[in-house]
Amino acid sequence: MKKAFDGSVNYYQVMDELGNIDQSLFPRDLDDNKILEMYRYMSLARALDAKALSLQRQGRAVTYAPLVGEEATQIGSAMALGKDDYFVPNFRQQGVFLARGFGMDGLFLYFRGYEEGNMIPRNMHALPGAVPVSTQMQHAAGLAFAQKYLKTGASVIGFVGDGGTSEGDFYEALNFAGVTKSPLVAIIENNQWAISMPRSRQTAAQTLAQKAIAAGIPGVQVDGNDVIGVYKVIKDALANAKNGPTLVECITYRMSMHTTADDPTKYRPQEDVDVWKKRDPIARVRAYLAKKNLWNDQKEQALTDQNLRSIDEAVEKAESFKGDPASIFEHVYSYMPDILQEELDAAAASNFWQQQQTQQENGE
Ligand SMILES: Cc1ncc(C[n+]2csc(CCOP(=O)(O)OP(=O)(O)O)c2C)c(N)n1
Ligand SMILES: [Mg+2]
Repeated sequence: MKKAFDGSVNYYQVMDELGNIDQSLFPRDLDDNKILEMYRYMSLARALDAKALSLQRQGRAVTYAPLVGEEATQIGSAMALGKDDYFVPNFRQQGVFLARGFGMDGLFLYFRGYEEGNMIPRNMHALPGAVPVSTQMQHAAGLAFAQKYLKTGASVIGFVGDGGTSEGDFYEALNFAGVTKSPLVAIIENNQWAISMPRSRQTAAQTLAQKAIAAGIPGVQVDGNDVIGVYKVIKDALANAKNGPTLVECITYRMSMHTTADDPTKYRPQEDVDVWKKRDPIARVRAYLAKKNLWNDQKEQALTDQNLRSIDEAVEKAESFKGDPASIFEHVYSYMPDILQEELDAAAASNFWQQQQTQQENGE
């Protein structure tokens, strides 16, 4: 008997809960200006999150999936991405969109249910949000293969949740990317919950990163509340993407509800949430910056004010948008299939359709 295979998964943390850095892992291309930029984006993402939640509660936005607690995973990944690389989201990556330069008014438009808010400018190299769990990983793998086939030199990051890693699409995407050695970095945003299903019941596997082993590709874990750790691990994976894919498991926590349609107090104890409060991804960056005299209460206040101003402006812009209800039939196909055309015609002929338009014109 001999050992046929031996696999392992490394875990990375560069910045701890108190803002201390492990210099041996600190990425060489990172400087304090970039860390300040990360901090600003994380802070903006959290403020945008709070605003979206409050708008939804006032009936000014539809269902919303909060990101609070997951800022380091999202901003660290976004900042590691090259300009020409692609980003494939699921439904919770508002922070990545922000840090990629997608306008906040567009995000609010999407939260209000307008298709126009889900139209990503081509040069942004991102796909629109995907709600069917894990289907986006197939798109990410295909997009990554296309980069290799067309020799563009670009790579792709694709986001999936801990729950999403139990779907067939996830395994198929990893397998395909592994066989074709496509430049894909598959990022698991492991926030410990899939609605009310805890990570412990999701799989008997000790880590989610080890799912890479079956696909013959490297899998690593990183403290997903450590923005510098996430940046480092994703940057390294992207640097290696020309040789093939990597699976990165970011270990973070969903501090809030799954979506505004969910009430987590029904299935998880507050004590669990309190443990993760101490690992807050924003507080530790602030501690680091304060220790270096790069941050103080005055700067924090100025940032808070500036965030609120820019968010209010974006909301105003999104709320003054006059959409064409017909747009719900567009943007899915490059052409209008007969079945959709029939539905569009039926909707246009109905009274309901006119009522919708009148209501919108009256700002109701
Ligand atoms: C194929 C499919 N099954 C079920 C759902 C309903 N659903 C939406 S989100 C979700 C849980 C996803 O959990 P996870 O992948 O961990 O991502 P998270 O929401 O935690 O970011 C489920 C079951 C769906 N959207 N698509
Ligand atoms: Mg989850």
